[in-house]
Amino acid sequence: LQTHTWALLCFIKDGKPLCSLKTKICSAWGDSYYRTFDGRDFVLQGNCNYTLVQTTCPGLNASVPLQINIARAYLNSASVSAIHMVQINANVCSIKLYMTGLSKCVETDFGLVVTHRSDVLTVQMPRIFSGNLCGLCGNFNANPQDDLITDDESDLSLAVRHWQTGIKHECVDVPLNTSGCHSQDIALYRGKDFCGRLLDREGVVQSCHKTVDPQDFYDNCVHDLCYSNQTTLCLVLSSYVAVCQEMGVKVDEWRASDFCGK
Ligand SMILES: [Ca+2]
Repeated sequence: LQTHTWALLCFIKDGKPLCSLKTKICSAWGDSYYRTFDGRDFVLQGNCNYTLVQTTCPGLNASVPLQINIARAYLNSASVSAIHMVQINANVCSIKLYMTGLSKCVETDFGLVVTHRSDVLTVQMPRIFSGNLCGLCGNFNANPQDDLITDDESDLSLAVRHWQTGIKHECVDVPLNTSGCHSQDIALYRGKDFCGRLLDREGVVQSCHKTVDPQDFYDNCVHDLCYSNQTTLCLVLSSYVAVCQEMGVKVDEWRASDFCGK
């Protein structure tokens, strides 16, 4: 993701749409990539559970009680892990549940929208929460530098551990196996028949390159193919296209009958 998404949230007031409250998105994609509301990138691996968003924060008066947690798990190999559960704790009067494409969506009456599919999670928060949040998604104050880092912590990979939850749950936050990919396999997976499809300037997803940098997805793709099976390529491409579509980019049909199943 190269840009932040600012969206308009609209209410119906006196029979007319009132669109004034801007929102911002925190996202997670692929097996390990995360971006805070303010645009700070970090990587999470392993099978631990974390708090993404919380309104009960040190030094802040919580306006709306809210906590969003994720549980990560190892998938088809001991090296690739991903979010397998999202938990939202909030006091709300009403929620909407619906599907958008392959994503399950939860929308609350105070403007929170959470979407989740196998490889992409987005949390969209209204601007009224600016500066009043904590958790892995950061504090939402427009400054990426102060996200996650506490006064006595300068290492981002250690700082994310502060947001681990479920102490009873034994977990590790590193890949279990990091030496399973041969150099000839890496060369193959970087090529145009595999992850190279993401970077191809004349390829199926080139229309999105200017909006969403494919490099992270490419790196992720090579890593994932090394440690899992080749259907992962379809998941990574699907993940990139989903983020592109979230950002409003129209992507041509990229699946074919003989590739990732049309
Ligand atoms: Ca911040």
